[in-house]
Amino acid sequence: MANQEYGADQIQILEGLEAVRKRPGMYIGSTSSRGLHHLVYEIVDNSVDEALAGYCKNIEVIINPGNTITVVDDGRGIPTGINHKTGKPAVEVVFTVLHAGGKFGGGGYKVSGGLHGVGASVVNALSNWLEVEIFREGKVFKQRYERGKVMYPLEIAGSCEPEKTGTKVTFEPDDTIFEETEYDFDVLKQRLRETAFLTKGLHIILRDERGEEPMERDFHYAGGIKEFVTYLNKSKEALYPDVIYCEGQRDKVYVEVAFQHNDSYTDGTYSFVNNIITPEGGTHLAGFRNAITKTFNNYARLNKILKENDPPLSGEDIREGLTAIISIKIEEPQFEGQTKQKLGNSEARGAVDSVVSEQLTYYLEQNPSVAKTICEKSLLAQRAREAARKARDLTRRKTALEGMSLPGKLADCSDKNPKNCEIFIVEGDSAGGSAKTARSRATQAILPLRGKILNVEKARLDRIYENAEIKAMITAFGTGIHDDFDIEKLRYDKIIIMTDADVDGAHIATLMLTFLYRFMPELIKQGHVYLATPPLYKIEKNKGVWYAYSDDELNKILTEIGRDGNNKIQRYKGLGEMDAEQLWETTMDPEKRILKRVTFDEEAASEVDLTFNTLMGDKVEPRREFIELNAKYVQNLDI
Ligand code: TSJ
Repeated sequence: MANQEYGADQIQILEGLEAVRKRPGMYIGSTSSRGLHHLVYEIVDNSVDEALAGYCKNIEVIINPGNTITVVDDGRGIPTGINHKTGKPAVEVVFTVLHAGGKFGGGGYKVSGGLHGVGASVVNALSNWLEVEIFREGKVFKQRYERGKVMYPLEIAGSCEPEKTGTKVTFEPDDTIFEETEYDFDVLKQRLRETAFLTKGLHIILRDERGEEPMERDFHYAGGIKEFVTYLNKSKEALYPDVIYCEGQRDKVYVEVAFQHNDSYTDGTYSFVNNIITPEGGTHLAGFRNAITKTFNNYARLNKILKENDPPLSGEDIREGLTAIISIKIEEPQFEGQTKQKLGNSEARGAVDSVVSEQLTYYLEQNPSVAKTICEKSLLAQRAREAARKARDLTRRKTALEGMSLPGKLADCSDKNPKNCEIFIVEGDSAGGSAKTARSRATQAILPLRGKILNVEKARLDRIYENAEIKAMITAFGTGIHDDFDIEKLRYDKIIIMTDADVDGAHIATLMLTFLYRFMPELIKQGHVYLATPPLYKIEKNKGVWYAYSDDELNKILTEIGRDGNNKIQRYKGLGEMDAEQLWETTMDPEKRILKRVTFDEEAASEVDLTFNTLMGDKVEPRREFIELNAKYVQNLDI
C-alpha cells in the first residue's frame, strides 16, 4: 500500500509518466509492433551499458508465454540506495522518473536507450505491470509497478548467493496502448544479434518460451564488428582474407572501424553511435570517408599505382564493393537533421579520421598485396565510372536535343498531373498487351518489360546505363538517377510492379525492387512503389464469379458457396491467362484491386541489404538460407 512518503512526490511523477501514456508515440516512435519491440531494446540497452562499463558479461532475453518479456543480466545490479535528490531508492527513480535512466555515477558510456533515448520509466509507463529484482549483497530486492504506479516500497524479497549480482526485469506491455502485443522472435533476434556484434565479448541469449519447444539463440562475438563485416559479406566473395580493423580513442571519442571489400559494386557501410544505427550518417561517417579516400590515394601515389598524371581515386571508387561498420561511443551525442538520425558532433569527424588514417596507413604498409588489390579494384571502378559518365552525358545531350523522348514501348496516360497518374511495370509483352487494352487511359500508363531485367547487384554502372529495360524505366519515371535524381520530376504517383504470381514473377519483382532500392531509394522511402496482386484462382458457379488471392481465400469462398460438383476452379499461372477485362477487374481497377506498398525499415537496413545480396549474389548456400528468410522479406511489403 502507498504510504505517506509516496504522497506528493508520487503525484508529480505520475504526471510525467501520464504524459508518456497520453502520447506514447513521442517516446517510443509508435504503438505498432515496432514500438512494442522497442520496449525490449529500451530495457536491454541498460544492461548493455553495464557491459560497456565492464561489469556485465551475460544478458538473457526471454519471451514468456503470454508475451511478457524478461531481461536478466549479471551486472552490478541497479543501485538500491537512497537517491539524495528524491529521497527514494535509485531503482525506483529509474522506473518512475522520466529521463532518469542510466546515469548514476560510475564510469562508462551511457547508451541513451534505443532510438529515442528514454529508457526504463517509459517501458514502465507503457506496461500493465513490471517487476524488478536486484541481486546484491546476498539479497534479492524487489519492486512491482502497475501502469507506472509503485505498488509497494522496494522490499527485500529473499536471499541469494553472496557473489551473485545482477538485475532482472519482467514486464507485460499494456494492451490498451499497443495495437499488437505479440512478439516476433525474428525481429528481436536480428536486433539482439546486431547489439552483440557491436559489443564484443558480450553474450546475449534470446529464448522463446511460448511454444511447445523453446527456441533459443546465443549471440557472442569475440571479434565484435570484425565478425559483423564477415557476416554481412557471407553471401559474397571477399577480395582479400582480412577484415581490416582500426580502434582507438581521441578527445573522449572511442572509435572502432572494420571493413572488407567484396566483388560487388555497392557500398554497404553502416554507422553507429552508442550502438544506435545512424541511417543518415553524420560526422563519424564523414571522418571515415575522408580517411580512406586520403589514405588510399596517398598509398597509390607513393607506390606508383596511380601515375603522376592520373586523376585521384574518388571516394566512390574506393567504396565500390565495400562492407564497413563504423561504431563510435561518445558521451553526449548530438543528432541533427529532420529525423534526428545524423550525428552532428564535430569532434567525431576528427577522431574517426585520425584513428583510421593512422592505423590504415600502417596496415597498408604491412600488407602490400591487400593494398594493391584494393587500389586496383578502385582503379577499375574509376574507369567504369568514367565510361558511365560518358554514356550518361550522351543520353543527356540526346534528350536535350530531342526533348523528353519517352520509351517506345511505353503506353503513357493522358492526364498530365502526376498526382493522378500511375505506371504499371508489366512482365512480358503479352501481359503488357492485355494491360494496355484494360487500362484506364487517362491515368494509367503501361510499360512492358521483356523477360528478366538486368541484375544490378552483379553489373557495373556502365553496363547498367546501357541496359534497354533500365533506360526505359529511368526515362519513363522522369526523375533522373543518382546525382541528377529529383523526386519533384516524378511523372507518376504510383509505380506498380505487376508480375506473374509464381516463382519467376517473384524473381522479376525482386530484380526490379533491387534496381529501385539501389538507384532510386527515395521512391521506396516516400511510398511510391507498389506490387500488384493478381489473383491465384478464378471460381465459377452458376454464373457467379469469384477471385481468390490466396489458398486461404479460396477455401473461404468454397466454404461459402458450397463444395460441390458445380464449382469450376481455374488456377492462374500467369497474367497472360487473363483477358483484358479480367485483368482490369482483378488487378488494375483502383476500386477493387489490392496493392501492396513496398516499405523499408531503415533501422533494419543491414538486414535488407543482406537480403538483396543473398538473393542476387552468386553463392548457392546462402541463397538456400534466404528461402527460409523469405517470409521476413515479404513482411517488408506492407499493404
Ligand atoms: F534500467 C532498467 F531498469 F531498465 C534496467 C537496468 C534493466 C535491466 C535488465 C538491467 C539494468 C541494469 C542496470 N543492469 N545493470 C545496471 N547497473 C546500474 O544501474 C549501475 C550499477 C552500479 C553502479 C555504480 O556506480 O556502482 C552504477 C550503475 C549505473
